[in-house]
Amino acid sequence: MMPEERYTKLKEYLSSENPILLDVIENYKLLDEVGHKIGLITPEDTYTSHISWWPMISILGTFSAGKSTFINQYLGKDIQESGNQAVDDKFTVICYGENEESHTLPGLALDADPRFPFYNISDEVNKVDPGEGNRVNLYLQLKTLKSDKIKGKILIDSPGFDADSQRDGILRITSHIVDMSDLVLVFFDARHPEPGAMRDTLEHLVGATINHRDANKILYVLNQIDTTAKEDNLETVIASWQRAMSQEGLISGNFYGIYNESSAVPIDDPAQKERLERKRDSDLSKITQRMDKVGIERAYRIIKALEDFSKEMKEEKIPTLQKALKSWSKKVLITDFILWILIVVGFMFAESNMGLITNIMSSQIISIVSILGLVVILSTIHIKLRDIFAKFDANRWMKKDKSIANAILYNTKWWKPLFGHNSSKWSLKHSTKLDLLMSDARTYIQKLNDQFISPAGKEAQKEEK
Ligand SMILES: Nc1nc2c(ncn2[C@@H]2O[C@H](COP(=O)(O)OP(=O)(O)OP(=O)(O)O)[C@@H](O)[C@H]2O)c(=O)[nH]1
Ligand SMILES: [Mg+2]
Repeated sequence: MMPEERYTKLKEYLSSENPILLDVIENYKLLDEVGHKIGLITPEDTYTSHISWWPMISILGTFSAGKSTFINQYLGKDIQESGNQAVDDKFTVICYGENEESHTLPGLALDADPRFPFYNISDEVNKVDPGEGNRVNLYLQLKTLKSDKIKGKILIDSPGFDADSQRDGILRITSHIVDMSDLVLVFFDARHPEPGAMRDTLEHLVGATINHRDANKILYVLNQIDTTAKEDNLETVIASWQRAMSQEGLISGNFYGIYNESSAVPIDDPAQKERLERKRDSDLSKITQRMDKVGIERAYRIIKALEDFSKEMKEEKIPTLQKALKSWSKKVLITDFILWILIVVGFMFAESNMGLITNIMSSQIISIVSILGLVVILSTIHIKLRDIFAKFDANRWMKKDKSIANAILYNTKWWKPLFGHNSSKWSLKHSTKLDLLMSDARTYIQKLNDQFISPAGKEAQKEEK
């Protein structure tokens, strides 16, 4: 799908939903233009496919923590299987579908559809685990559900996390999901009173989320707290769980304790039952509130991403690229120079030794022919050198930053000037556009704020901590 087609699709999708985001697409178009001009993205690529336009909630956690049960309860429908052994072995993306009947589609459907946040995920997986990406159906599936609860958002259920048996592919998808999501619920369960037993898992899950730039979108949920009724030790269990988290470096965070009414063990003591219910109702309502307003967080995220992309391009990518191109042109020039000298000297040497030929033919013809020949040889060498050094440099960048590698190849084509990118005019032209995009992003954020905060200063959407 070419960028133009994608803009149209996105506009169709967003037109009824959020008019501000409709305008934002125009800014992404401009960003794409700059990206294409510099060569940071290929002509078929667009920054709109580097983010998810859907509000996205993902549920991660240890196996049998009750992730699927929680999702079923939230949706009011048993769409996911649950059970006492490890049930889910792949990520399930649940989204709205018009069909009354729920449909299950293979992971390939997600990998190939640019409207989903897993577009081309197989490439990403292949990078960390060669070959695995081709088996994307083993990792991902898509389920549709006709329910207002899921309309306009995506919910992701995941396989139970087990640090021991995790393949690189799963880890790559997990971190992709954390990056793309507007809200991440990390589930643990209270049946493991000694969190030390799952230290590795904790370390991985918390480690993957802790340093995230928007840590506020991550909620840590201790599920199945009904199981503490038997020994009446809710506080102890929560405290030890939080201690284990803080040992992983997570000091402050959004911690919640809940359980599922219909899966819970019977609680005999009425006082305890009341206490547990109170805790659950209060925490559960905070979690579902966050889940319900995820569309708003998504709008902020998309605009923030516009600002981030522009800023990164201006402050990091362009300077890095300029440096890389400078070093490339230097290498070409020096090698050019050495080879040229050698050739010209050789040529003159030959000339002086073959004076005979020159004497026989008209000296005018010989000099025109030889100069022409020399020019052809020298420029062929020059073009070849440009190509060799460009490929060499691009290769070195490929692993670290694909966009820089792309841009090196793009800007070193033989018809591009050797020092074009060196002028301050080159970067200024792009920087001005990027500055504009950044200031637009800030204006959009204000517009969003105005949408959700009434002029009287009363917050329509109360931020809860
Ligand atoms: N006591 C109690 N049991 C629960 C609760 N929530 C879920 N369960 C039970 O725990 C088991 C696992 O639940 P699932 O929802 O399948 O857990 P999961 O996290 O999706 O598990 P995997 O997909 O295998 O990783 C099931 O037998 C549920 O009935 C709860 O709040 N309290
Ligand atoms: Mg499950």
